[in-house]
Amino acid sequence: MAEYARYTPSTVLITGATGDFGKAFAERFYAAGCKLILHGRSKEKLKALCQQYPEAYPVCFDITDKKSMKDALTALPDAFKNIDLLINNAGLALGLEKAYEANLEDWETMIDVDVKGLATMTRLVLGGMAQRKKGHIINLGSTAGNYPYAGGNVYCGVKAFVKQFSLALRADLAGTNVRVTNVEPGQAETQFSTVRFHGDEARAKKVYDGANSLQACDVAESVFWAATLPPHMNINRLEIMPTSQSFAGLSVERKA
Ligand code: 8X3
Repeated sequence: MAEYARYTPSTVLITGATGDFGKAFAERFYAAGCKLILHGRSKEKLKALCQQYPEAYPVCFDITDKKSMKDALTALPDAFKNIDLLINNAGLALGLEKAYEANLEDWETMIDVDVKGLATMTRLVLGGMAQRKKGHIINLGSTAGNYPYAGGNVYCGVKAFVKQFSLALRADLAGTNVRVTNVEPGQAETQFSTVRFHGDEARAKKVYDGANSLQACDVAESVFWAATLPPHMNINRLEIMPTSQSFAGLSVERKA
């Protein structure tokens, strides 16, 4: 069989690079020889991560702070300016309460980070990509954007936004060669649940106990696959579950 011609992105910006998915993405793309721009909110975590990747360019800001985001992107050195792949990975779930009991601040944070942060970052990077007629945006969606579940409320909503936003971007980007992919992982064993349960490690552990969940490296391999296909191929959506996860069916309320 003839060797398949793969594509290697040159400069890759990973948001939320200090999280479990982000670290796995950094490792995967660094191994392929890509130049990395690593974003994080915590200076200490970002510094620790960059010790592993001394050639990487760190950018430290809160993803909800539009001005800091703009300033950081404007200040990118020439060698890192032409972002070829943006992985919009920064995002979170907060809470699993019923909508009528949920914490409004949790809802607002999810909307600020997962919707507004992702949309702003995309807008700031997209102009250059469209102009150069080259680039790829990979958004981290979720199965939560496809299948609603009890307690998912706003998290399901923001991930549905990410999916539809990704698809709509493709429509706008017709003729630019810029690719857009929504990667939609299901259950993945990371700090995701610890964050969702506001630091309750014991509760988070129960989510993954006995399940053969996806690991961050599994998602990294999938993202890497989509990013390294030849430029004429666009994976629109990539939904991934562990084999141990499947569908529960619709619930029916019955009279006693
Ligand atoms: C993570 C998947 O099922 O916990 O985005 O919402 S789930």
